Amino acid sequence: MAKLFRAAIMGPPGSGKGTISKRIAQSFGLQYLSSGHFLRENIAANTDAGELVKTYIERSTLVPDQLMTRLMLPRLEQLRDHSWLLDGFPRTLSQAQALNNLFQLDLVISLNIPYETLRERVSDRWVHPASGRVYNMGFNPPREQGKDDITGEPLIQHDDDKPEALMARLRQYKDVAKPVIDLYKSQGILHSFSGTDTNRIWPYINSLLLTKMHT
Ligand code: G5P
Repeated sequence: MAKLFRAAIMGPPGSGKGTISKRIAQSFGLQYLSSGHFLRENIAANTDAGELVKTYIERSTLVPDQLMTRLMLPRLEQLRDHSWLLDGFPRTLSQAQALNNLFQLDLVISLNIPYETLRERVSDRWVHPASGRVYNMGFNPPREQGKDDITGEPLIQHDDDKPEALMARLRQYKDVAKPVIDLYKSQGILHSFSGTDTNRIWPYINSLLLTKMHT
């Protein structure tokens, strides 16, 4: 069997994690697991976990570590025989340590995007809640305004994309991400990318993955 490859992508809200993850998953055939999407799926399906996480997502605060790892780690166990990419998990040092106990990551991508760029992107973002497909009215608009390209169902804006909520999410990101970034730096697997344009960052990430996955 080919060697499995396990990666994670980190970055503040609106930094393009989801957009870049989908390109990676498509180009390199990795299974893709977004923690935010996974949580929203649980909320939409009215699961017990969904009920528990709902209030945190609505208040734009982090879901407690214990609950988060209880949800994510069994899902990763199911993907044990696959190569995968995680988007949005681990978010805190405690989550990173819990993950480390089960799986050794090969690569972590960290996105550094200026605040003004994040604010503009997030305020223009629309999503199709059932699938998690994300649109941006300037960058990748839907074919028909306000409707999902595949199903034609209405697009919505998340409450946590409103400006006050975004500020809170950014502050929170800075505080909790630093020790996680330091951990992965010390393991020699962290690669950081800066810029205002996903299409310009993408070729660098693409060539990094080509190198890492084929050596
Ligand atoms: P999520 O879902 O992980 P966030 O806040 O980390 O949410 P978000 O907001 O989904 O991340 P992203 O994935 O980094 O952002 O960015 P994206 O969606 O790809 O791009 C943002 C927008 O910009 C899109 O409209 C896209 O089309 C556009 N865009 C991309 N590139 C460009 C570009 O170059 N130019 C332009 N103009 N536009 C572009 O987490 C949600 C909540 O779940 C909980 C927390 O409550 C969290 O708040 N949660 C966790 N809690 C605890 N622990 C965890 N591990 C948790 N994970 C989730």
